Amino acid sequence: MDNLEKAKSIIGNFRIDGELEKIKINTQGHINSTFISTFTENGKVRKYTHQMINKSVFTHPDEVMSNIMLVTEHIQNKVRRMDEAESRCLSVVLSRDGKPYYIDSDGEYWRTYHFIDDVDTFDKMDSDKIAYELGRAIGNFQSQLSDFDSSKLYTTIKDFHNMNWRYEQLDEAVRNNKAGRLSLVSAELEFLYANKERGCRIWNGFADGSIPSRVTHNDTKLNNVLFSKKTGEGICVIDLDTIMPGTILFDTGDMIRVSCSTVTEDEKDLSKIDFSVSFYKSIFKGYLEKADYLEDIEKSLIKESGRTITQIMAVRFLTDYLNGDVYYHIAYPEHNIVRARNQIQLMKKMDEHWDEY
Ligand code: ADP
Ligand code: GN1
Ligand code: MG
Repeated sequence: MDNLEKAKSIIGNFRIDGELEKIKINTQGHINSTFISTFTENGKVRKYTHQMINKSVFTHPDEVMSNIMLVTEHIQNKVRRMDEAESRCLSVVLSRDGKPYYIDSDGEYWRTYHFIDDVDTFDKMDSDKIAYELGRAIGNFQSQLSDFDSSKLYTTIKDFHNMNWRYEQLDEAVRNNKAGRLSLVSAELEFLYANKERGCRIWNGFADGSIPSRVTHNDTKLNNVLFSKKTGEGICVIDLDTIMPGTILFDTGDMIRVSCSTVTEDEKDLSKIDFSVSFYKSIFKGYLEKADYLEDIEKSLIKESGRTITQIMAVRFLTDYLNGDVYYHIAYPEHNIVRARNQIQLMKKMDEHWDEY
């Protein structure tokens, strides 16, 4: 049975009433398998998102869901208190037996969210207006969680943004050369090793306590934010699997990495890749309007964070390519090396524009 058939067969196990009209796959994410269903009940249409959690990435899906329940409830309470009529939040639909997930007969974990409708998602930045709204949405998300007790959160992926560890993984992939691809990537390895020390600075500052620890999202790429079709506002931050204590610089960095590039991370043609100073300025403006509690050290490293998170992604994509594509969903065999080269090119473009922003 393929995953779409599976999805059809499991959704009856969630607290959803009405008739299933249709179900389709969403292919935007690299990690989980996502399906969108439409139900009707007494003429009313309701949509849901169903996801099979990737168990090889998230080895404790119950802990992921515990984090998500706590965080979504915290945000829902805030939004209700502030009466932000326009805001809409992610909310989990429980299984029929009252759990935030359902385990199918193959031992796979599924979860369901209310689908947030009338929204746009973007894989590539669209305009300065969206860039500004993205900054506001991420800043707002972080400030909504600034009074959340981070000791309640499980660490869903240990060392997720630990650059030293990511380099150890790369060292190991080089040593093992599992997929026999080592000879194809010497230029990429040379660039990444030459940048290692600089790339480790933010993690080292976080680890030694000089950069404060806060609750962070850790995966703030553009398509993890939903924008209102009507107003263009960034109304909801989704994909909460990696909510953990971290530095806000992981979030600013990922936001800059994806949203200041003139292309998606899948673009093969390096000549099309550039860094948009204008999008950076718009994101930065929106972000600082909402994240008004930052310390000077955090503010001073926002620009560097974009370069650092681009670097960590180059290291991760290259590691996965050398390991034989075991982590990310890929569409063709060279996909991970295309992504790694794309990220390296973006770092070079950041350097070219460095004095302009
Ligand atoms: P992944 O971890 O695989 O990236 P996401 O949770 O980001 O999974 O979901 C993948 C895509 O599905 C998103 O980019 C978004 O387009 C859509 N999506 C997910 N949840 C919702 C939701 N509650 N409402 C609307 N769209 C959603
Ligand atoms: C993955 O889940 P998704 O597709 O939003 C990855 C991120 C990377 C991103 C690169 C758990 O995010 O860390 O930045 O791909 N998520 C995980 O596109 O590894
Ligand atoms: Mg996602």
